[in-house]
Amino acid sequence: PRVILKGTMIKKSQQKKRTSPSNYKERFFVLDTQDLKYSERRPGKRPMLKGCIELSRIKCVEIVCADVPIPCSYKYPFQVFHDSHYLYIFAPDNDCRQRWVRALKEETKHNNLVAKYHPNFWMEGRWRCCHQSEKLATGCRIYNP
Ligand code: 4IP
Ligand code: ZN
Repeated sequence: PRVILKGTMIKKSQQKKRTSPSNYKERFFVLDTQDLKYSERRPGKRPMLKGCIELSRIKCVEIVCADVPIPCSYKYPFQVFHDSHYLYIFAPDNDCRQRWVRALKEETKHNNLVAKYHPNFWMEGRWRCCHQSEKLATGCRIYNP
């Protein structure tokens, strides 16, 4: 597979289990024509793969319009909704975020996408945009792939 983009960003834990912690990790992301992968970079060792999302499983990629302080050092969030999980990724600047969102949208435009998405974060048991308390509730804004 051809590599499309790579770079260091911060991700929030996807909280796949009810007991998962909420934390932020710096990861090295690689987007190729098949997957979005992220790894931990370790000095003197080879990077350790931490996650791999098949592009075909992605249903929405969009900027997050945050109305709360961002608790990590990279302040430009975007979301990747796949399977039944939301991956929040934080880019270091707006240009970088735009590049990733544009490239991911391009690579997923023929997928089975959502009609509507949530423009804000899922936080403390509800959507900050529409106040729904179900994480997988239908979105509240039209998605433009
Ligand atoms: C982990 O916390 C890391 O944040 C994982 O991220 C994350 O997996 C886990 O979330 C979370 O429990 P600890 O390191 O404190 O154990 P990474 O894989 O980048 O290290 P995700 O799914 O976000 O990759 P859960 O919900 O998958 O357990
Ligand atoms: Zn919403």
